[in-house]
Amino acid sequence: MKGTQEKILPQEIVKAIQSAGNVVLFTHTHPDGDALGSLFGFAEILDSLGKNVFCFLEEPVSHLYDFLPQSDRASVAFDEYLDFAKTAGEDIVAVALDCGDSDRLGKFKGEFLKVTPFVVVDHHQSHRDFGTMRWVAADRSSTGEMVYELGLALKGDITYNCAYNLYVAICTDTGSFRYECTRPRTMQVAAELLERGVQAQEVGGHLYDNYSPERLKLLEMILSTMTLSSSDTVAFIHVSPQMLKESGATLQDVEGFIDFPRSIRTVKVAAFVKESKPGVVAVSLRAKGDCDVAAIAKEFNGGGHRSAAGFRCLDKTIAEVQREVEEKIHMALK
Ligand SMILES: [Mn+2]
Repeated sequence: MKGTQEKILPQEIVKAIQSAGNVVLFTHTHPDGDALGSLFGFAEILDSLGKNVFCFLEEPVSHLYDFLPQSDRASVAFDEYLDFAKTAGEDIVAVALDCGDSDRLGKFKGEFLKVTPFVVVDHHQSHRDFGTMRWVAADRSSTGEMVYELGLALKGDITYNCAYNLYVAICTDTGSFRYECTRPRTMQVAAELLERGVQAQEVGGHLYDNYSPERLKLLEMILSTMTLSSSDTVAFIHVSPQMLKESGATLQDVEGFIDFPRSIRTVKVAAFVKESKPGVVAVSLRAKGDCDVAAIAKEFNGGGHRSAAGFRCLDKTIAEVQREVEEKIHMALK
């Protein structure tokens, strides 16, 4: 469905949520900190407004994020979703959070998109319109920051649990307030969340001092795959199913590992090629400076932000993917 993308929170979204008794919340598949923090944070706001809330996830919350308050409230059962939607009848609104395009709603997207109104709240630069009402603001650090504003507009309670979730959302999408998406308003929202009792040190501990020995072993193996090219401005790392098996870690454990090649002083673009099973490869891209990696990801049917993007591809080896992506990056850096 085509239409306008509103940078300012449209009043029709506030009204649609205010007038519905039942709200179903979605986010993108393989959810990150922003996706999950926004989901559970917004659910808490809706609770305070007396709504019946249903949070759907395609897969259970990663062990890296099960410290989030309320993280056990999401359902992974599609038939529970159908029951909720059926009982709600017409008195329902759907909200998709942090979802850059409808495919990222997952395998049940066709069923989910039947709900009207279908509200989309997102900050991806590469956003592709879907749903019936949209608030898409690429100048926002995170969907968590947008959910906070939405919560204020709805006059919901920003409880401690809500603040905790939204703080994690903002923290993870800004690389702990280091990326260019960090604006004065981002810090103001973060400050207001801390005023609700969130402890920055506690969140930091959960997010960054959370390695198992297996995870560190996997990091060691992945870093040993690193290659540098173009006068050390382009870095690649990869992970294979064999490495996952040998280390005893899981694919979820690789989250954030791309920050290591990215942290090299000379690196302008870092890429992480992840093969989950033979022929199924996902690529994450990170940029420092001028290179627009969302544009590169788009050439492979992916998307994201200027400095953080990704895509998936099938039936290619790690080496083939690396060769193709490296070529595009070199062209973009020229
Ligand atoms: Mn996000």
